Amino acid sequence: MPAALRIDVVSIFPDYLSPLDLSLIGKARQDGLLDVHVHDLRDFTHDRHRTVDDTPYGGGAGMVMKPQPWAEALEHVAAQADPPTTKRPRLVVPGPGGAPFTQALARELAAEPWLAFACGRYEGIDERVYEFAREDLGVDVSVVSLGDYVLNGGEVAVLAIVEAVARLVPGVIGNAESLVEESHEDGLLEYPIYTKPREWRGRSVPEVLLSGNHAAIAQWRHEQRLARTAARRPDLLHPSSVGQDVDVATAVSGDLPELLTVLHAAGRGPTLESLRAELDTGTTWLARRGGRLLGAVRVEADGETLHVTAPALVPDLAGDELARHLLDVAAQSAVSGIRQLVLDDPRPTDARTRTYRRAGYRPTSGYWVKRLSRYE
Ligand code: JAH
Repeated sequence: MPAALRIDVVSIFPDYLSPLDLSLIGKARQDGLLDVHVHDLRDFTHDRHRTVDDTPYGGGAGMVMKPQPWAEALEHVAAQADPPTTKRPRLVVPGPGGAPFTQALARELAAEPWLAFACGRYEGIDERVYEFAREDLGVDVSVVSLGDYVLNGGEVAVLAIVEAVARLVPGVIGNAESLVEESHEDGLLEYPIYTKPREWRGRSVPEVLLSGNHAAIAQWRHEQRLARTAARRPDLLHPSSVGQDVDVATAVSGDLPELLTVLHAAGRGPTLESLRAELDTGTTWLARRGGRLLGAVRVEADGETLHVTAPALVPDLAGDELARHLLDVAAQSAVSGIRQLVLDDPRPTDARTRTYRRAGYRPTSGYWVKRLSRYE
């Protein structure tokens, strides 16, 4: 039986990839789940000095990797299809100028049958190699970045990417561990964790974790996740871009005919009269771009609870970002004294479910509830 995933890595430092013989990945290779091949780029040079770099056209610092050894190395890899078929690897090139490497991309790569990694060095690889790979070899090329910093080459990034991808290949790790990544999926960082002993070097485990009160523990953990995320990754709490050009303002009576149209397009069926009545009891927030009404959300306070409607969006923009933005606007409109937001959407789509979770709502007795903490 062929391995679930074939991985080819091309580098001028093949020894740098020796950790792939170890631990989990080494075991998965022994178990026949992964088929890993590391190639030395210099084996595809033809001069005495095995030259892989040259000076940049147009000037500038450093050296550029020559196209010829790369083309021959990639041709060699692509020719390894076994049995010889039209099957092609997907080429992944780590570089600080790439698209962010995320868990979503790791999942996508884990579903491929064959990945090839090109480890650049120096200032990078001659741009024509990417064109050649796409156009002449017919491979899909993804330049990916692990973060906004510069390494000396792609090798360490490949180790990280291969580890993130390999653990998602069925059979590589047990099920208990694979659930761990699910929790990072709702867009919050993990809560702090503790084990025995209960008292260690004068430090005790938070009392609530010893209480046996599962609801209290769940609430504490959720608050810890929000606090951590606010402190370490505020970008996750307030996702940047719905586009700077989206304006959010409260609705006035002149907005109602247009709002009625959008609500009907979004599958809601209020009347103009009911909308007019709602103007006096709560706040309706409207999102517009270039004057065009894109969506709306309504909030209404009731004691310590702020009732929030499911965001209504024009059909062509019914994506996560705008819905999330409107939910954030709703949350920020909660004045002091409000302790929870309650959203009524009994049968949300999967996409909406993810949006609500990302916005901090949890399903609670038929409603979506977001408890406010002092961190928001
Ligand atoms: C540096 C080729 N995002 C992490 C990362 C990945 C690769 C490189 N740097 C940073 C890199 C020089 C040459 C790749």
